[in-house]
Amino acid sequence: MEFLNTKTYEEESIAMSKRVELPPIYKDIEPLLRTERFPTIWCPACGLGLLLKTFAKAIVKSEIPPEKHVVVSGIGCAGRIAGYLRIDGYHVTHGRAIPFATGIKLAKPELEVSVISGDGDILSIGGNHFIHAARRNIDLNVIIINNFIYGMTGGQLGSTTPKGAKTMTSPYGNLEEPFNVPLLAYACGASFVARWTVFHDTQLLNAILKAFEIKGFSVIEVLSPCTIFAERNNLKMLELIKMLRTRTRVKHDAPLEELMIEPDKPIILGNFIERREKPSFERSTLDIIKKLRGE
Ligand SMILES: Cc1ncc(C[n+]2csc(CCOP(=O)(O)OP(=O)(O)O)c2C)c(N)n1
Repeated sequence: MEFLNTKTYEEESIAMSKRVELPPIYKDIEPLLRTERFPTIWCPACGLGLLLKTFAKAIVKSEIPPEKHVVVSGIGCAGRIAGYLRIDGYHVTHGRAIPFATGIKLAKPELEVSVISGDGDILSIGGNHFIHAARRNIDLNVIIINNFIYGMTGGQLGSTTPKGAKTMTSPYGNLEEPFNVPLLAYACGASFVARWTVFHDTQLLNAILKAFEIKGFSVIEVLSPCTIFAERNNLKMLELIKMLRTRTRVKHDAPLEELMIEPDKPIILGNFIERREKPSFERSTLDIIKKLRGE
């Protein structure tokens, strides 16, 4: 008789994966997913699975071979994305995905380097790296999964928590102003700035393809529901999901200062800054190297 589960994590996931068979509609992206690691660590109704699917679809559609794609994630629930994609991926320290990706892009500019991580990871602990990478306009595709809180650690408020929202660490409501992410990205120098939700899969897919195409710092803020956030705000999960579907309005030409996410106001989505022409950091670096070498 077996009383203890003596399987290692790896054995356990391989055993579990035998039971996971993807439906036929996912056949095109199946080679890009590490299904042997399924089921994922994400909670039921988490938006991250949708993002994983859309990003994998974007790789297929990009016509850039998978071996040229690299994904870098930091710490958090969103940070696990890199581990589920069958492309070169790095799961790095908290807040440091952008500097890590910067190193990859400078060493191998021919690679398509994407950073996918949480709002806390990229904008709070990693905020300084974010603003300076945008200022340099290095060619990275930065996908910020904004679930409005620190998810993995249990729902604390962060720099994107809407004002007044109740969280584990703001039981009387958040007193702080959150970041207006598209405005911040633009002010720091980003070349492409968009905001979608995980439910807008076609628009999100097109925005990711655009980010691949643009040679500069691309930022896509992706709004995604978190069960913990819903619970702390006394929202039912389905209500939150409905809110991200029904409270949103698409307005590509919205003035950036009107994009703050506020209670009881519609959430504006769109590709706000389509293409800002300026030299990318790795291009300028390569030009100097060539000049110094007399090429
Ligand atoms: C240096 C450091 N500080 C704090 C932590 C604890 N920590 C782990 S995940 C996390 C929050 C991540 O939040 P976010 O980036 O929003 O991702 P989510 O889990 O919501 O997807 C924190 C603070 C850590 N791992 N390392």
